[in-house]
Amino acid sequence: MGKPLWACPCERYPSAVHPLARLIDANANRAREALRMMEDLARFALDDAALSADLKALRHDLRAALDALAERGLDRGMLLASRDTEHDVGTTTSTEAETRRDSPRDLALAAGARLSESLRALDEATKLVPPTASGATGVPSSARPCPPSQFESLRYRAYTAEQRLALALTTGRCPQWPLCLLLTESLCARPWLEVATAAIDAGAACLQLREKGLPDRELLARARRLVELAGPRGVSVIINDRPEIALLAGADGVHLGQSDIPIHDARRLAGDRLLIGLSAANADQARAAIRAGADYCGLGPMFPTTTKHKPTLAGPALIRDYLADPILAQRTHLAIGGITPGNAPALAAAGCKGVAVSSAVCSARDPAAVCRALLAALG
Ligand code: 3NM
Repeated sequence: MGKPLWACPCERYPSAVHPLARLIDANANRAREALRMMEDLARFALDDAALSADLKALRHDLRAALDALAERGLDRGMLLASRDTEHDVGTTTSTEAETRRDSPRDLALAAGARLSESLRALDEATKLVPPTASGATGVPSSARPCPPSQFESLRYRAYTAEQRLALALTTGRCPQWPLCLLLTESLCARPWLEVATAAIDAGAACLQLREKGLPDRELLARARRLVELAGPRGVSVIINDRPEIALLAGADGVHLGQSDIPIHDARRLAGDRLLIGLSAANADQARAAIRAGADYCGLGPMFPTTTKHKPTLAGPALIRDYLADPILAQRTHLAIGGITPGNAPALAAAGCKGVAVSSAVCSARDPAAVCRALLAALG
C-alpha cells in the first residue's frame, strides 16, 4: 500500500501537521486574501462591477480547485488540520517593502503579487499530491503524470485582472491644477513665450501645449522650451495628442481626445512616465476614461467656444455629475470650453476645482491679469 505523499514524512511532525498540506493551506489562504483585497478595490475604489465580478468568479474558481484536491485525498478538513500558525517560523519575518503602501494602487500591486506567487506555489506544490486518493498505483510518483493543473489557468486569469485593476487605479500623483493654460500660438495676442511666462507668473499650475499644425520638429522644440520654463517652477507641462513628443520633451503628461489613440496604447508607450488626461463630454465617458487608466478628465465644453468645433454643450451640469460620483470626485478634473473670468463663478458654484482655458488668456493683452481673475473667480 503506497503512502500518500503528504502523509507525515518523518517523526518530527505531529500526525496532523504535514509539511505539504501546510504549504498548500498557507498558499490557499494567501491567494484568497489577495483576491478579496483586489475584489474590494475594484468594488469600492473603482466602482467597477465587471472587474469586481471577474475577481469574485476567480475567488470561487480557486475554492473549486482547492475542493477538487479532495478527490486526491487532500480535503478541506485535512488542510485545516495541517495548519499550525503558532509554530510557523515565518510569521514574524517581514520586510520594509511589505509595510510600505502609499496608495490604493500599491495595495492592488501588492495583492496582485501575492496572488500570482501563491497560485504558482499551489500549482507547483499540488504536483506532489498523487492523482488518486489512495496513491496506491504501484508506480513511483516521479513516473506518474500530474493531473492537469487548474491553478495554472487561474494564474493567467489573475495576471489579467491585476493589470486591469492596477492600470485603472493609476499612481495617484496627478495634482488638481486650479488653472491650466491651453497654449496655442495662433490665438496669442503676444509672443507665445511671453503668454506662457505671464500665465506662470500669475499662478497657472499647468500648461498644455496645443498646436495641431506645427511640424513635429518645431513641436518638439517648443515642448522642450516649455519644459525648461515650467519645470523648475513646479508647473506641469502637458502635450496635446502626442505621447511620443511628451516623452521626448520630458513633459509631465499627454492629453488625449475621444478619437486619439486609446489610453491603453498611450500607457504602453509611456508606462508611469506620463500623466494621461482624456476629454469627456459626459459622466459615462469620464467613468470609462478612469477605468481605462486616465489620470484626469477634461470636462466640456462648459460654454460656447470658437477654439474647437463643439456642437453640443455639456455645461456646468457635467461638473456636478462628475463630483456626484464618489470615484470620479477623487480624480483631477479640468473644466474646459469658453471659460472666462465672467462665467467662471458659475463653474465655482458647481464645485469646479480646475479650469483649462485658451482664448480668454491667449488673446488677452494682459494674460497675467486674466489668469489672476480666473483664479480669483474659482476661489
Ligand atoms: N476642448 P477656449 S473645448 C480644446 O470640450 C477644447 O473637450 C474642449 O478653448 C472640449 O478656452 C476646447 O478658447 C476649447 O474655449 C477650449
